[in-house]
Amino acid sequence: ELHYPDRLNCGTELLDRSAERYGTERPAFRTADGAVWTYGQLREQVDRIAHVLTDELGVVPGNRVLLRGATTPRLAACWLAVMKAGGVAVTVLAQQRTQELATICEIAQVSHALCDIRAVDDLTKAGVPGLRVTTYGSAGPDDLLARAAARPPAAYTTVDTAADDVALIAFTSGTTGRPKGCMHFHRDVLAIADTFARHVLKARPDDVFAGSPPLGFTFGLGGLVVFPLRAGASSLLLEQAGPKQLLPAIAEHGVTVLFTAPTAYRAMLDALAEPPPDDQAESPSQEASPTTASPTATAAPLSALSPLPSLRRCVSAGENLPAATWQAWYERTGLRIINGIGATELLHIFISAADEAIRPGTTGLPVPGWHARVVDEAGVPVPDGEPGLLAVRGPVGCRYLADPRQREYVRHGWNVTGDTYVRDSDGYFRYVARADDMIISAGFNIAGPEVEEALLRHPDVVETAVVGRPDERRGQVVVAYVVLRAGAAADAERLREFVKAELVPYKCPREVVFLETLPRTATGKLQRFRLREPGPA
Ligand code: 3SK
Repeated sequence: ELHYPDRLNCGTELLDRSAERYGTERPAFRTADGAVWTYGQLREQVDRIAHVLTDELGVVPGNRVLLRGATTPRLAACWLAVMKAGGVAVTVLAQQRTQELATICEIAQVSHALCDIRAVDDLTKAGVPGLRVTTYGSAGPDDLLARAAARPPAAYTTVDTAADDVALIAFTSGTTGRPKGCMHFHRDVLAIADTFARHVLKARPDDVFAGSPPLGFTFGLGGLVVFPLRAGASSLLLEQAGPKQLLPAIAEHGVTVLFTAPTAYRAMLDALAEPPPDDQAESPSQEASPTTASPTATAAPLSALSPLPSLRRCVSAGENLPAATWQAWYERTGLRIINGIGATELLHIFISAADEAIRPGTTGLPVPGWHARVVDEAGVPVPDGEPGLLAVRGPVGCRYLADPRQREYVRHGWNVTGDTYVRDSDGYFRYVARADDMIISAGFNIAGPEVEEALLRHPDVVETAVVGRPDERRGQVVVAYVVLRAGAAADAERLREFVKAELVPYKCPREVVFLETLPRTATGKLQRFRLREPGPA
């Protein structure tokens, strides 16, 4: 059970408390070019910005403040300043353009925006009535940071917020439909650090965090700002954080904790595909081998021989992590990926496992503080081993802002995430599919991810998405969309034969379509609905 005082401000807890507890000289944020912001410097900058917000821009507690920009210490400082000023941060993604921004501003009743000068055009074009936009990153006198710098340094007296005042409205656009704003309290922001980051990740003050999810996605806000600050650790904030930038950055900055998605792990494996030099080629068995893993993990190289020796924690979320990806990463790096499922509605990860508790091919166990079960449409738990809807409850709950879809998500006091899961008899949760992604073909239920897992075991396949396409005779037929490794020679027939050798024949794709890339949302989630639509993907 988590207990927080009634009055609480997550900005002060994350920044001022950690600066006091761990020291103002400790690095808080780092950037690719080697710049370091200590906790003391970050606190001074945040306080200056908070003063500009309240004294010059007229932000009052409860105002909704949109934040838009690349992943930089400046954006993170703005977020912390909004927290300390008692504002409500509305974080958005660079990929959310004019129309979506206008909708978000309307739903969240945004009054102010703090925007990276490089990302302001779409916001200006959105033409939100009454919106007061302040940019940062220009050299001009109106620039937010220039105004902050012009002020005498003065500690900011944090607004006395309640633990259950709204701190954040995080938008989820899902795959279709009007975006939904998820309201999260000050205590929720701390709760994700005090559950997942504390008990599963076991974050430490000497950790250096890095990763690919942007700060406009709560996966990134938690993993790259909230967790490191709560632990007194530091975070490398990368404006460009694709697999190509991540690998060298991990080595160069001694990153210890990595947050990214399954696709990035596969892309990094591809980049690491060069065989190790002969004298390192042997794969000595490691003293720690995964427990009762299914499929059984084979021996991994000693971490001293790992291509990424600084890394100690690798987190994967955002999408299902195929066992084949887990195994390949383990064999190449000696590191066991900490898989997890999270949701914008619940702020961060609620089922996961680390270290010896990892069972590859499963998501894990409810994070301490969380409860999970698998239920039918009526909310009744189904027996272990049978598929059903994942339902969870814990310290954070779904609170859509003025949206009737709240009734679909929260049922009988449980948050129903829209994922189909199986609970194994040992209590582990195993992903089956998104509830609306099950394929029903000639009366057979087929989980797309199971076919994807089989395809991913083929050495030429980098990425794949398996969907059901409407078919008069069978209801649906299985279609696989595949991205091949550069220069790979596999053809559709060979891939079909490969799947047939791995799974019962009715799960074998009728058709295999090759693509350069798969369609994804701004947060990197596969847009299967686009592949189900008739016509070219
Ligand atoms: O949406 C997700 O998949 C997610 C994963 C981890 C943490 C947070 C989120 C929103």
